[in-house]
Amino acid sequence: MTRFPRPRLRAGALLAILAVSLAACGGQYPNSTFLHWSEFASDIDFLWDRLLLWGTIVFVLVEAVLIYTIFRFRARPGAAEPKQTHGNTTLEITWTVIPAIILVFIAIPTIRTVFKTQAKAPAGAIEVEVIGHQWWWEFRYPQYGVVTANELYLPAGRTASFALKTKDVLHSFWIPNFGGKRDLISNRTNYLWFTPNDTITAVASNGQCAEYCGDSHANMKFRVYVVKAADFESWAAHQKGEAVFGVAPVAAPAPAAAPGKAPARKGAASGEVALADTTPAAAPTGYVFPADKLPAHVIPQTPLPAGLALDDATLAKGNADSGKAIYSRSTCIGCHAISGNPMSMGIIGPNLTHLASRHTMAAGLYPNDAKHLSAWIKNARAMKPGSLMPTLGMEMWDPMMKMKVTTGGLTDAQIADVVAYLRALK
Ligand code: HEC
Ligand SMILES: [Cu+2]
Repeated sequence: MTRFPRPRLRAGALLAILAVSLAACGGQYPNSTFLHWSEFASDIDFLWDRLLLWGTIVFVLVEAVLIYTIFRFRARPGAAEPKQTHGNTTLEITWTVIPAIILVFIAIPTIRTVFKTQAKAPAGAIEVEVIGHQWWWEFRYPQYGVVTANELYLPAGRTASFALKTKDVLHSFWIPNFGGKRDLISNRTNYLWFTPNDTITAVASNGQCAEYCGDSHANMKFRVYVVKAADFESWAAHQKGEAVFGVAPVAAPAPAAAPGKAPARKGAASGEVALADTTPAAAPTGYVFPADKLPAHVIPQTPLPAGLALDDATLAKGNADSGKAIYSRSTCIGCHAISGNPMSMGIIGPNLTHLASRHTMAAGLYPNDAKHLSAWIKNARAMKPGSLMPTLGMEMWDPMMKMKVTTGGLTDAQIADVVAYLRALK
């Protein structure tokens, strides 16, 4: 006790640090890769456990022999010089063969897993084409005729087979909760598949681009909703359809027509009534992951740059029909597609057909609501560095063009209208 106070203190401090860091492992890590939510994640975790087990056994044995040797053969005052040994064939063969055997035990399950995860996806898988763009994700479901962006829906219990491609530079597709991280490589298709556990009823997870791809690489996120098969089918059936003004009709339902009179078409010239006329009374909007069930870690926390969003009064005046007209004669249509709006067939930006059914926008960076949409249309580049969507608000400073938007920019009132239109695309 009195002979080595310092080393003991040090050992005590080390133990305390170890204890604290182990205690930290008990916390909540919602983006963990250790959740076993798919067979892929379980297989990889099994390998990790194996390695950890073998590594720990080797570590304990080697350290035990080392510590024993240090103490047993330490120099003592007056002790004779120990026996000198040069080479010991038995010993050398032993310490070569034992690690070789351990490596075989590691290699067999590793290679088996590599082959399993590289094989073709099992039959009956749902196919998803993942296309990386700087800096957002496009998801296509060829079997369902659905094209969407940044929010991936998958049915629980059914293998999802991803075909990974990129429109520009290298990206990497990664959903930590479900395992599997694979690169998107130019001029080539990579494949990845996993099966979300069939015990899942509804979970929301984060996805992230995991290969540095430029200014907004860190802002290239996405959401993953794994839901019951029936909910997925409902979502897909709706997403496949054209854009409908899915919100409740703006105008009150027409009063029952008096006998012998044509139904009243009160104010047929006003935008609002025209909107109501094109609205099926109760447009089925399909399944959407319930907003009130979203866990905190999938809700974007990015601060909205000051001075961009429109105030509530201006937003409230937005008219969806005028917004549709403004949208359809603006540059938007060159980059965005809205199925059901034949003017809008662009493929440079995300498909906006059912934009309002998504919880996030700009690749998981912001919540998808009127405030954020208005700020985004005004100055996307101030909200997401390097964004390929230009700054469009009148008098706004475009940080990439290094100039103010003058001609052709949208006024606040016009933006409010466009936002009303986009918010109606359920
Ligand atoms: C030069 C092409 C281009 C033009 C013009 C353009 N956009 Fe975009 N837009 C993009 C790109 C690219 C993105 C994706 C940006 C990102 O997330 O990094 C985008 C994203 C969006 C988003 C977010 C979608 C989502 O799911 O995250 C909305 C909404 C949007 N644009 C609306 C508009 C509107 C409205 C107009 C016209 C007033 C317009 N855009 C004009 C290219 C364009
Ligand atoms: Cu990327």
